Amino acid sequence: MFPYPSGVLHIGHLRVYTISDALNRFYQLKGYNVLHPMGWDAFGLPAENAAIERGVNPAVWTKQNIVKMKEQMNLMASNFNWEREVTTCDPDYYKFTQKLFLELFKNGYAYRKEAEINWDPIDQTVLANEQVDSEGKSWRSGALVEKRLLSQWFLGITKFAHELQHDLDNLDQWPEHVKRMQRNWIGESNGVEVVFNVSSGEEIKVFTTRAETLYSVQFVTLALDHPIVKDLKLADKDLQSFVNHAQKLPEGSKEGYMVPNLFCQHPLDTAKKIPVFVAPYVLGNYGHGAVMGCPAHDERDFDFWKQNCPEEPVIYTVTNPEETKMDYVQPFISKNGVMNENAKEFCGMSTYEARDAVADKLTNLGFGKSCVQFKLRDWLISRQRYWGAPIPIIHCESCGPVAVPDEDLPVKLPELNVLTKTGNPLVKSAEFVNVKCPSCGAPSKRETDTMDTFMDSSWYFFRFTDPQNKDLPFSYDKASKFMPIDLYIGGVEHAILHLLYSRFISKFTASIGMWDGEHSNGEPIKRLVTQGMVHGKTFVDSQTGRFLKPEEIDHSNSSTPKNASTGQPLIISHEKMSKSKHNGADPSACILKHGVDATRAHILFQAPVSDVLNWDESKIVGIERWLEKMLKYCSSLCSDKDIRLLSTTCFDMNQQEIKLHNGVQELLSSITMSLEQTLSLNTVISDYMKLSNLIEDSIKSPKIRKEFSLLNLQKLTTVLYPVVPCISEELASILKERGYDWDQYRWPLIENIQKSKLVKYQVIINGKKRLIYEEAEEFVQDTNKVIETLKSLPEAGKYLNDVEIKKIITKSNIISLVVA
Ligand code: ANZ
Ligand code: ZN
Repeated sequence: MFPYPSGVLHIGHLRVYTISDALNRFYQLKGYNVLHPMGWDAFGLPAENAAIERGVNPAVWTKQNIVKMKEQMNLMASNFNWEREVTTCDPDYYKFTQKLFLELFKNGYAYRKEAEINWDPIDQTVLANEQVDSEGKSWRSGALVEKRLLSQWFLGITKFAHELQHDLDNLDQWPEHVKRMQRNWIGESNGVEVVFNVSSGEEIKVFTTRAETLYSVQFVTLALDHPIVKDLKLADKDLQSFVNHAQKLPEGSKEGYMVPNLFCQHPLDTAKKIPVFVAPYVLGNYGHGAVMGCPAHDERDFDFWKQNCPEEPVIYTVTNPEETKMDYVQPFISKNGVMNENAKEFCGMSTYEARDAVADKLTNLGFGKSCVQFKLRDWLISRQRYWGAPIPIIHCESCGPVAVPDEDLPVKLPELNVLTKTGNPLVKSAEFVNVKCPSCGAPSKRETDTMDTFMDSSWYFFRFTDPQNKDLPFSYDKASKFMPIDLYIGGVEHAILHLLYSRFISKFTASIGMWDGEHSNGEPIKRLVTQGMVHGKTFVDSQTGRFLKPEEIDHSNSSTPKNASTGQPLIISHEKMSKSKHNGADPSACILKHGVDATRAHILFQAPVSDVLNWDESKIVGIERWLEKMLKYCSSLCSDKDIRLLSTTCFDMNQQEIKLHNGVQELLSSITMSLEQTLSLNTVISDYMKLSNLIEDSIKSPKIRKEFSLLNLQKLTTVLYPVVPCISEELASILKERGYDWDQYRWPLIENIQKSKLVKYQVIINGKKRLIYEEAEEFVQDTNKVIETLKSLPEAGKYLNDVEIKKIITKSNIISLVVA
């Protein structure tokens, strides 16, 4: 995932781009033509706010930050395809964000609608539902979000709700928890739409997932903004004041208003008159904005009924088959029940049978039909801010909203010198706003809303496939060749927003034939990896509870650091890095101090990629020692000028060499597997160390030929390249100076494990030679195993079973036993 150009590369970036670069280099060694691109998610509020604070133009500020961050990325030796760099705030890029908007518009996926929206009073802008947290606060400013009625631009993501929900099933290389979050967000519900006739002659439709509870309906409740409520309000002053009052009630309130003299007719029991309520617990934007109230089987309905009609009974139609006597003071909400006599013709059925039977009956009577509902709402993309891609629409009094013609794209942001914190400065720019209608030529007004930054990032990966294209967002051929993304790495905080929008835009562009998405259902990402957070070490004073700064800590006793001024012991923990906790880590400083390879290996070694990583720079010394050791033994081995050079593994290996060979092959295969399949990159580092130890030991061993150590050292040198590329190249240059030339950029083939040498053992029992037995050289190392094996052989077993074995001597090819 490309970063927002804040100007500093933080430790989270270091982690994600180290993972991605290690895999990039690995696949290059495997012979793939890897596209490893990088770009900048450069529009958005933080840049605008920072620019306002500093009194600079956000474009200037952003450009400076990009330069700084690029330097830091180069410092971490990330091999990005910079020739494909994209920056979303460049007119060359946002021209095509606008073009995509117009494609959506022309295909009926972008529309303007008056809507009750989430208004962030601090940032003075509208937020998408996805940008409001569960407590009703803005994801960015933290302000309590207000509801306002405004005309806004929406994208019709709900038209893809079904595909977005069901195609998750085929994303078998996505983490389960991300798919779960997306499923919950899209929120598909299968149910029935039931029609109630109203005494006023109208009808009320409700959505229910529990059609079997139809005979337990005791009331119908409408949302505050239901069309019938809007009409009734005109004549009913009490209702009007209730609605005003109810808008301010806290969530979960069960207050309600019973509409006088209005009743619904039960669709299956037309004699029954059902009262109609208006209440805030019914959501205006879900289902039909109305519910059939079943206090007996729904918690919210039960609470509502008890509060508004405490004298009335509760009518149960489902009973618990596991209880002989129900107490009827609580709703019975389980879906595994049996219909009772109140359910009349459905009595005796299970709830599931009854659900289908009720749905069939309603369908036949014309009072309902099966349907699917989604929680997902259309995507609100207009923002009343300056620093975003202008929505390329012109409002004409006679033509309505008109698309800006292609040849006039991009609609460029005017350069404004003074930005203000409140409101959208574009509104005040007469030059920007006053234009002619492209269709009829009449004086018209340009749209001043800009697009949500998630729109910029919903398609940038397509642009990477064809970044220089002047006419199109991307060419069909190039996008079809590269997409979907083989491996996408980023934070789990984007599990819903960014990934859902990206899937939508990708499916949309595939659906209008902009690329060939047939093989992936238009999905943009084949494999997703969410890396864990990096937490910093925090020191809290045990008495005051204050977070201490690094300079306030006395580390003289390294196991128990103290408060330097008071001597108080400190509480140590790892927490999310933040300025207030003084627990941040600076990747650039770490690289400058310890070197880029040590830093890369350290960050991968400390935790599995998806887990939280507790950053502890002190542990990097182990990595540094290992790297230095490799250089040392490589140099000393290569200083011996008499070593013959091998190009392949020789056949006449002795026992020790076979052991080395087998150990090396096992580790190479484990490293390959970790990089290719499991992505357990921390294991890669520990395997590197094991491999390095094997080779170091082999150099010391008099029984292993030096050329053989050299051959394996060459393999180590290559497989190190993904993680510690500088050391890998350094080792390669030492080896090459020695005239030892090979293609260091080709991943080694995993060779067969060699069978150990076989020896023909003479088995002597009480001084008599009894048989000759062929086994591996190391067979005699385990005497228990020797005895067990010999006992199982008929030729030896008859002398060894039921006797006491007093002594066993093994010497070269002789096994001698003394038995009583
Ligand atoms: C009758 C009923 C009886 C219900 C029962 C539940 C239990 P999900 O699963 O989230 O889709 N509902 C429908 N529209 C609503 C709205 N606009 N605001 C609030 N609640 C609404 O939930 C579906 C259930 O949520 C529906 O099924 C409806 O209540 C309620 F024993 O209908 B049920
Ligand atoms: Zn016009």
